[in-house]
Order: sequence, then C-alpha cells, then structure tokens
Amino acid sequence: MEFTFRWFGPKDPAKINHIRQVGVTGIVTSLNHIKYGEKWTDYEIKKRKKIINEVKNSKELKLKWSVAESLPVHNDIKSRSGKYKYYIDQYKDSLVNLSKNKIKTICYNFMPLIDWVRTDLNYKLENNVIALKYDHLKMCAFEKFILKIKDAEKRYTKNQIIKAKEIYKKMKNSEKQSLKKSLLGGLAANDRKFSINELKYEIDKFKEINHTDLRNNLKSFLIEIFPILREHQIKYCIHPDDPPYNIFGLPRIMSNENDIKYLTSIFKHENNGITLCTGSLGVDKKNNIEIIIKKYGKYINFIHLRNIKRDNNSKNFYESDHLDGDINMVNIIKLILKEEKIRERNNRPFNIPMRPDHGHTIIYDQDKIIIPGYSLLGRMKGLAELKGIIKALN
Ligand code: DNO
Repeated sequence: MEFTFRWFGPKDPAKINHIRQVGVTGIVTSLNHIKYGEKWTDYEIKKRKKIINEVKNSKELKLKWSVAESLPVHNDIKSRSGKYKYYIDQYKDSLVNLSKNKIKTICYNFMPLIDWVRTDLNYKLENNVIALKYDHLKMCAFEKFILKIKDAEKRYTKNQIIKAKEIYKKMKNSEKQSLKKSLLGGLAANDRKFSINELKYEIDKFKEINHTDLRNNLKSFLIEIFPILREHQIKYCIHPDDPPYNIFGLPRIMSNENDIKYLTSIFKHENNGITLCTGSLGVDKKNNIEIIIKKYGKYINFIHLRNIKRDNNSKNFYESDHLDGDINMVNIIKLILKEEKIRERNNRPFNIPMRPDHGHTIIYDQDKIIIPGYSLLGRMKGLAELKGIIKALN
C-alpha cells in the first residue's frame, strides 16, 4: 500500500512539512477553494502540486499528490436537474486537467446534498481522547426541533421523538451549534454549507428522487465520463455513504455490497472503481467487509482505514482506535495485501494508496483549532498502528 495523508491545503492546521514526518509519501487533497462544481484548471492544479512537491526535504523523499479527494460531483448532477449538463462538462475538463498533471486516482461520492455527518464532535472516551460520534436521537432532535422537517415522524418512532425532545431540552447552546455545524454541511470535505432554510428547500427539491432514480443518475453520469476515464486510465473511486443511512430521508446508494454490485455492473473495469472505507461500510453490521474485498477487490483504487464501535441496540456509533473496534482490521489488511499480490502477479499496479481515515484528537491537538476528525497526532498514531500491522503481515 502507498501510505498517504489527507491535507486540506495551505489553511489546514496540520502543516504539510509535519505531515511529511509522519511516514507517508503521498498527499490526498482537493481544491476546496474552487467554486463548487466549477472546473479545476491546469493552473490551479499545478499551484497545489508545487506546494506539495516543494516540501523541504531531500530529493528521494519528495511528497507527491497521490489522490484527488474529492473532485466534487455537483448536486445538480446527482439530481440530474438544473445546470447538470454544464457541470458535467466542467467535470470532464477537471478530469482531463488532473490526468495531464499525472493525478490519476480521483475520489468522489454520490451522497445527496450532505457528505459525511456526525452529531457529536467532542465525544470523550474513557482515556480522555476526543472522538466523533453519531447519535440517532440527536439526529432526530435536529430534524424535529431545529430543521423542523415535516415528515420526520415517518423516520422515527413516537418513543424516539419523546426521548429526542428530552435530549434537546437539556442541550447546551454549544452542543446545538456543534450539531448544526455537522448537519448543515460544516464538516470538512463537504462540498457546501447550508443555512437551515437552504437545507430545507434543497431537501424538499430532492424528495422527488428515490433510490432507483439516484442510481440511474449515477449510471447516466458514469456513461458520460467513462470514455475520459478509460482514455486517461483514471482510477476513479466512489466513496461509500458515511454513515450508510438515508440522512434526512434522502436516498443513499453506496451503502452496501448490493450497491457496489450495481456500480461495478455499469462498467466492469477498474476505471470505475471504489474507495474502500472500512469506517463507513463498517457502521452497518450487515456489511461483511471481508466478503466485499474478496468479491470486489479488483475495483479497490483507494483505501480509508478507520474503525468504529457500534451500539447494537441503536444506529449509534463512535470512531474508535484504528485497531480497537468492531472491524477486524488485521483480517482486512491481510485481504488487501492478498489483493495487491494478485495485481502484482497480473502485472497491474499494486501499490494501492491508503490513508488513515480520521483520528482521535489527542494531547496538544486538544488545545488547538483542528478540523474535526483530522487532527495530526491522532491520525499519526493510527497510521503508525496500521503500518505496524502491515509490516508484521509482510
Ligand atoms: C470524511 C471523508 C469523506 C470523503 C468524501 C469523498 O471524512 O471520508 O468526506 O472524503 O465523501 O468524496
């Protein structure tokens, strides 16, 4: 595996010359400053590449921009409405410009409106580290009492709504702000942030789209861009739904093995690949990640290793230590290494880029402004543990 690390550009509190020291050779980044949906120009790509390549170190230790995560798919493309034709043309130009700059692994997602969500950004574990958590009753409280979505009743039981109301009443203002930050698109890598009214309006608009429609829209989009993916040998890789729940009642179509089967049936080629995100898929205990790797390993173009601890009596989960959660990380890594061996035997590039996904906020990072889930020290700790497993298995 190629060891990589996510970096949110010059404004990221995790400095790139520190990232160089944690033991990676690849950077995973995105041009978040470019207006949502507009093309990534050659000039802007080169500008970011230059910063990465110039990290002060000796020649052989150069960092490189390994993965574009993500090249955002505009919501009009997902809903196949509004200016979707324009945004598909912009997207095609971005793909070509990235490829011309030798950035060939490109991550994306097809989650409607909002990317990943959590409800608690400061969830303290028993050893005082800070983790991210998803609490379904807090999601209910947000939908019922903050967003005030009409059809929330359909998705929650009476009892859940009663409990959510009690929780909401006890919430401090800071907790309500944190809830809004996460659920209005404020978490890193979200393509855009919403106001309460904007989100309500967009959810209403998306209501016309069901699971089948969204799948069809993904297929139409892939058909449009696949010639470019093939011609430029792009390792395109869709990120799973995080979490694999229909957030706000909107369909999510990359949540399980069936969805992966559907995606790979559109074009049976590694240019139409997946991002294996263990933390996202792992939230649903019905997902057997080891089976998914065995069946769809050849489509894995990018890997996020993250662990979670589920609450077996609800949809709740929190992000645990990379090796200490409900996911058997050693078995997962074993299967990934096996897949890489198969690729090596078939003369296929076999060094799959992997990044430690998220990390607890620990030690001095707790006294700093960090991007939730993306502290330097917590991710460094996770990477070190994962590298230890890989070394031992190799
Ligand atoms: C969360 C990330 C996601 C991922 C995007 C990919 O931390 O795993 O935001 O980057 O969904 O498009």
